[in-house]
Amino acid sequence: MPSAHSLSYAQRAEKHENPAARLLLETIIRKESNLAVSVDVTKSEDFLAIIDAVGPLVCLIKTHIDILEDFDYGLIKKLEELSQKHDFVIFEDRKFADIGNTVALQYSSGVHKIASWSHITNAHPVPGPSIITGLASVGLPLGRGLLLLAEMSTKGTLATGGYTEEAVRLARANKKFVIGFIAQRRMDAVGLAHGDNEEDDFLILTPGVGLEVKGDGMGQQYRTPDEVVRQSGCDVIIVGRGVYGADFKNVEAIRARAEKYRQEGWNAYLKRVES
Ligand code: S5P
Repeated sequence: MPSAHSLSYAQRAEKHENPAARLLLETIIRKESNLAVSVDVTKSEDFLAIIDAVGPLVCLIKTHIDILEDFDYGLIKKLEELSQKHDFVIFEDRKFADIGNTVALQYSSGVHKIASWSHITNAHPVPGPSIITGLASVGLPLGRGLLLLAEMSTKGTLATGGYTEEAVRLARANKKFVIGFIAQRRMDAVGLAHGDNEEDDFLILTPGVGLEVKGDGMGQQYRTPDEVVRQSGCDVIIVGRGVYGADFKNVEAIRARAEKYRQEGWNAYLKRVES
């Protein structure tokens, strides 16, 4: 049985039952893009302008909705309209990390009501299985998907070794809702014990991607799309400042950079599945 590493996105889409996982894989195929852009700006106007500029080129837009200084719920309707117009998946990078009851409330309620609009969200596995139970109680009935942070891109991260293995075990035990990981490499073989299903196919979404620089002076570490997708077998490259960073008012330049990352990410994938 070939590993997910060598299968095409199309072959893998057929095997996923979670609607958010299928939507992401099908969007990647339709748009020939494994690029996700992370739009970490503080003004709604800039946020929407960047998304409108890169929307045609991405499979997914990643948000930190709590960064927006002028947030009001009307923004969500505009985000959803852009998602329809440009055909991309929405991932609120909320990094939940609390007890089940609290995360269920944070996910469903408050000013942001994340579960009602974000196809995918993520959580730190640090509290153990109860965080998945809490989030799944809200997200599963809505057809949402969860990513666990099995590794991080930052220098000195504590998410390594046994912690990463436990994250993968948690995912294997909760496959209806946990669709994959934020990680730096494929996780299929991590912590595999006798009796585990070796055909598990988790999506790997990978931040810490940049072509120009190796870091940001605040612990972030960058690798190239080729290192991430071809060499490490990851599925989606997440790029933030590499796309919008230099001048986030210049939408033409932003679009051109997004197209460069799209091409690099897609070519790395083609090389991976051809090899
Ligand atoms: O390990 C991680 C996990 C995440 S989700 N490292 C990360 O950088 N991220 C997020 O990816 C981070 O919160 C930010 O939104 C994005 C990377 O942004 P960039 O500007 O450094 O590309």
